[in-house]
Amino acid sequence: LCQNGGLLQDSNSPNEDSPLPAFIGCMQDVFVDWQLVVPEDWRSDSAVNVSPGCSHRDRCLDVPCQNRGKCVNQWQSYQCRCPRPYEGQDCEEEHVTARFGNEDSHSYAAFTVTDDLDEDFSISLFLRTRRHHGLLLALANSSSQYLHMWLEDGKVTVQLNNFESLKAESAIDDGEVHFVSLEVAEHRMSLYVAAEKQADVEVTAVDVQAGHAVYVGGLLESWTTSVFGGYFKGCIQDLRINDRQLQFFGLGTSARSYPLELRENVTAGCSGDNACATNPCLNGGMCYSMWDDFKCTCPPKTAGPRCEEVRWCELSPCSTDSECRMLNQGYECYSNATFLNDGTVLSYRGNGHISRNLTNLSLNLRTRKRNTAIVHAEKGSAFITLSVQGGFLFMELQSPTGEEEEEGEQGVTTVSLSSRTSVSDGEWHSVHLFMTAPWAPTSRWTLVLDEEIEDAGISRSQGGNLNFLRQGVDIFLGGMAPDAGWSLAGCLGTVELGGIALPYFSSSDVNLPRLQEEQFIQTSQQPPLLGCSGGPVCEPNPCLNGGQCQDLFNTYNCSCAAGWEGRRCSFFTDTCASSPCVHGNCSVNGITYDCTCVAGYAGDDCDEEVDMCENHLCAHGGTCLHGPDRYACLCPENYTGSLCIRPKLPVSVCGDDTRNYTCFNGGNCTDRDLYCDCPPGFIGHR
Ligand SMILES: *[C@@H]1O[C@H](CO)[C@@H](O)[C@H](O)[C@H]1NC(C)=O
Ligand SMILES: *[C@@H]1O[C@H](CO)[C@@H](O)[C@H](O)[C@H]1NC(C)=O
Ligand SMILES: *[C@@H]1O[C@H](CO)[C@@H](O)[C@H](O)[C@H]1NC(C)=O
Ligand SMILES: *[C@@H]1O[C@H](CO)[C@@H](O)[C@H](O)[C@H]1NC(C)=O
Ligand SMILES: *[C@@H]1O[C@H](CO)[C@@H](O)[C@H](O)[C@H]1NC(C)=O
Ligand SMILES: *[C@@H]1O[C@H](CO)[C@@H](O)[C@H](O)[C@H]1NC(C)=O
Ligand SMILES: *[C@@H]1O[C@H](CO)[C@@H](O)[C@H](O)[C@H]1NC(C)=O
Ligand SMILES: *[C@@H]1O[C@H](CO)[C@@H](O)[C@H](O)[C@H]1NC(C)=O
Ligand SMILES: *[C@@H]1O[C@H](CO)[C@@H](O)[C@H](O)[C@H]1NC(C)=O
Ligand SMILES: CC(=O)N[C@H]1CO[C@H](CO)[C@@H](O)[C@@H]1O
Repeated sequence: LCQNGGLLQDSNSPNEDSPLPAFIGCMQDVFVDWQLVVPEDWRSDSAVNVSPGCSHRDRCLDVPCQNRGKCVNQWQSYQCRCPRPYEGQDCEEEHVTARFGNEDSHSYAAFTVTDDLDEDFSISLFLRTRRHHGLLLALANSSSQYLHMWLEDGKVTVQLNNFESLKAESAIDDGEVHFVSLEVAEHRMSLYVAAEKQADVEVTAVDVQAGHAVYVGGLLESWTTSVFGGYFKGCIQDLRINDRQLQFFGLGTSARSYPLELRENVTAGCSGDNACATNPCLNGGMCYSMWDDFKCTCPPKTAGPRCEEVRWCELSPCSTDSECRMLNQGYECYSNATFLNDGTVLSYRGNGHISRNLTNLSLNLRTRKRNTAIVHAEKGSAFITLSVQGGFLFMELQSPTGEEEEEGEQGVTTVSLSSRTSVSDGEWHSVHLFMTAPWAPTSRWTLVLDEEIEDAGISRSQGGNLNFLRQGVDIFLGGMAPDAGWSLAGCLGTVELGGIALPYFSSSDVNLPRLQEEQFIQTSQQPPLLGCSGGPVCEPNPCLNGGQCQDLFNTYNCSCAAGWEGRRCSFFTDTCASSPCVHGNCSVNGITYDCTCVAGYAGDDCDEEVDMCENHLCAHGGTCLHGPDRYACLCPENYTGSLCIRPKLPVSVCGDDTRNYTCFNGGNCTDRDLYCDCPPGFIGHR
């Protein structure tokens, strides 16, 4: 406590209007002029609300503050520090939320500033919206508005003096509640969303003075409001300038709030619009209302925020031998078609509603013909022909420049373009032909074969587009015209002109109506042969002399029987030329051959190894041993010879050699042990 005569003073500095608040707490041993006054004097009349002892209970232990209010112990009482937007003794009151733009009405409110603020000030509020644009707040003096706060792309934007401006980094148009604050201090203006600083800028000072107006949600005139994105739609709560409140509801005109001057179409609370009232979900989708928004639960096979997309292909509109593809509008059935060189030509016409520029042509092609027409159409002097010439793809286009309507005065441009590689190899090839600058009236044309962009061919001259094919022209596939020949043998995928299909299916071939506005319609009577198959090249078998035919799409290959050669196996050849005898010598024998096998091999082609011991001749139980080209016999005891037939004679040492093996002293030679049988009295080898 204060010593030496110091005055005990509440830190909330007192002035004449508010006297010193009374001391709360305990004192003991207080002497004045060496005289004990406390606790001695407390009984006197001047002691009000003083009691002996020093009992104390922390009232904060009761947790009296609601809504996350912070409790401060004040000895005999407590105080709640309330987080915004709550207030009241126990933080039990919430600022009334103001709803702007309910059901899209124009709404705004205006307040008057009643005190002069210094150069530094702050504006803060809670905000909830799903709109990307709209005026939040404006400050105005008698002659002009000098501060605007509005939403741009869902981000809070502020402009001071119609000059210095700031834009938040994060968008707040997500339908959640956001705390936004603007602070002007020391010539810097800073913008915060929650606690995060979004941006700041240096500003020249402004004086917010008594009598200035604060507009919220919009201005009086809608055209000035529209400069800032129109009227605000959403909710605002607990709006403050410094610590002064701008209350839209309740007549709490306390000294802490600025008076409300005007309030138009602002309602209390924050209920959202009934966004489902207008049935926004299409195709039978169910609408669920969310705050100022809706959600559609789409029935099967539909999608999109409003169930506006029908997944047409899941409704199986195409026959099984075709492939369904989704279009912007509806679907189309894609397939391959076979042309049999029999003069069948398909023809198409635009349905009269084609409005896009036809600047490209795409198709897949498979043929072995080296000269054939693929696509052809002509109108007056204009024509396009896509053909195969000498194996190479070739396009020739002569198109009118200028619009079709100005017929007569138009010139023509001619473009020709051919592929660098042959396409008549019986394989599939993809063909893309397009104007290099599709937006221009004329440009070079590009040909891309098999997606090989690096190898693309580009025309030398500039040509116009294919708009002359939009209507009133027959477009032929598979030949020049019904009878001009040059017809195609092979297959075509679905041809696309400017991205619009020339379908192989008429409207009676598909299960659902076609919805697309722009269509080409088949005008030839004969339905195309669907799928891709070659002609019956193996029927009857073209391979002679037992050769087997292999169908290679409009061509065949013969696998000839031995001794025969040629495309159709018609030439007889040396039957031994292919060295058919693996381990032996070959000799021609009529239309076939004979093999003489080397030892150890057998079979027609001497390709079978023989087991040489199988019929061996080893006698007397001799064992047969496999050798590289013959066998050997391992003979038993007492037999010898290559086949163990000869008995083995016992070796006689004494036999013929007896005379040379001399035993001395009357010893007799014996075969038994090579030793001499010695007469009594003699020993030794001899
Ligand atoms: C209030 O909203 C209604 C409905 O949108 C509108 O007709 C009326 O003009 C609005 N009032 C003012 C003062 O703008
Ligand atoms: C109103 O504010 C503008 C911009 O701050 C200022 O130029 C103008 O002098 C002010 N007018 C009055 C009457 O205060
Ligand atoms: C056309 O044939 C090609 C090659 O066999 C095949 O990949 C493609 O799927 C076929 N297209 C259609 C629509 O059936
Ligand atoms: C069609 O092409 C012309 C140029 O020939 C261009 O002026 C026009 O904008 C194009 N239209 C579309 C829809 O692209
Ligand atoms: C072909 O033209 C159409 C219409 O202009 C366009 O949508 C499509 O993308 C083009 N296709 C190619 C491969 O250029
Ligand atoms: C044609 O048949 C012969 C003999 O069977 C074979 O060697 C050749 O590779 C085949 N050619 C093709 C293109 O299949
Ligand atoms: C194969 O021919 C060669 C040379 O005419 C001859 O030397 C050899 O004995 C023959 N072989 C057989 C198994 O007939
Ligand atoms: C005995 O051996 C000698 C030499 O080893 C030989 O020359 C002689 O002929 C042999 N005698 C007889 C009878 O074989
Ligand atoms: C050697 O043989 C002779 C004649 O057969 C015999 O009389 C003699 O006793 C034999 N000598 C010995 C040592 O066995
Ligand atoms: C296996 C066999 O028959 N061995 C005979 C070889 O010849 C001698 C002498 O004649 C005999 O004693 C063996 O028994």
